[in-house]
Amino acid sequence: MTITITAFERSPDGGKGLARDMRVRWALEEVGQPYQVRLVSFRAMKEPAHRSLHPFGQIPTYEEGDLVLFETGAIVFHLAERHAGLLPDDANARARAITWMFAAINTVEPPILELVTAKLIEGDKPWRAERLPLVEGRIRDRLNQLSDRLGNADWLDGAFSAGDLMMVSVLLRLRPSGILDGHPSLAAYVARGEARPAYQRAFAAQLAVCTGKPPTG
Ligand SMILES: N[C@@H](CCC(=O)N[C@@H](CS)C(=O)NCC(=O)O)C(=O)O
Repeated sequence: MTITITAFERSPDGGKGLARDMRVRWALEEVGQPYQVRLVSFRAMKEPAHRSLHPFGQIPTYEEGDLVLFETGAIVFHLAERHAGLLPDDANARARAITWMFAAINTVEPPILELVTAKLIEGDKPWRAERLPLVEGRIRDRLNQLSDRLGNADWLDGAFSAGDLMMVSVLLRLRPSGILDGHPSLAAYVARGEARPAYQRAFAAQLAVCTGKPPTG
């Protein structure tokens, strides 16, 4: 059955792979499922046709036959459940990998999104200078806790899983801020994620939307 996802017609990051369709593309590549992409403009995202797929008028969405999904956590989980490659077979290891998926989007991503809000959306507000160090402090606390847990391991719990895919994707959003550089083990963890062939294919595909040139290699 054909899988179709949506992505920005014009990504605000210009192809740096920070838009959330990237997580879904990466998951699809990890599990070896072909997919199509429907590009949507900011205006179209808020219109009824797209909002019938995504109640909040955002990307990405996921269509597979009669099934329509939104929320990257749910989409990646769906792919990981249906196809081999992103969740371990052992029931307890599987539950732990799913826990890391939730940790990524529920515990690590929120302070990172606060930074984006403080800088980009509320960047002209008078409280910016006071707020930024507080938000950055909360991110550093989380990163210290995460890097304590990761230790010298390659991945968060044994083999690479959907938990790592979500965590690396979330941490990547910090790259423009430079905060990740202060946490070398996490920077190396993110680099391991980016080095995966499936990530590379997904990155090239989303970049091609911005450059207008087909992916090479
Ligand atoms: N929690 C959602 C967030 C989706 C989201 O914020 N998408 C962004 C792109 S990365 C978007 O569509 N932004 C445009 C908007 O909200 O108007 C998910 O993980 O799928």
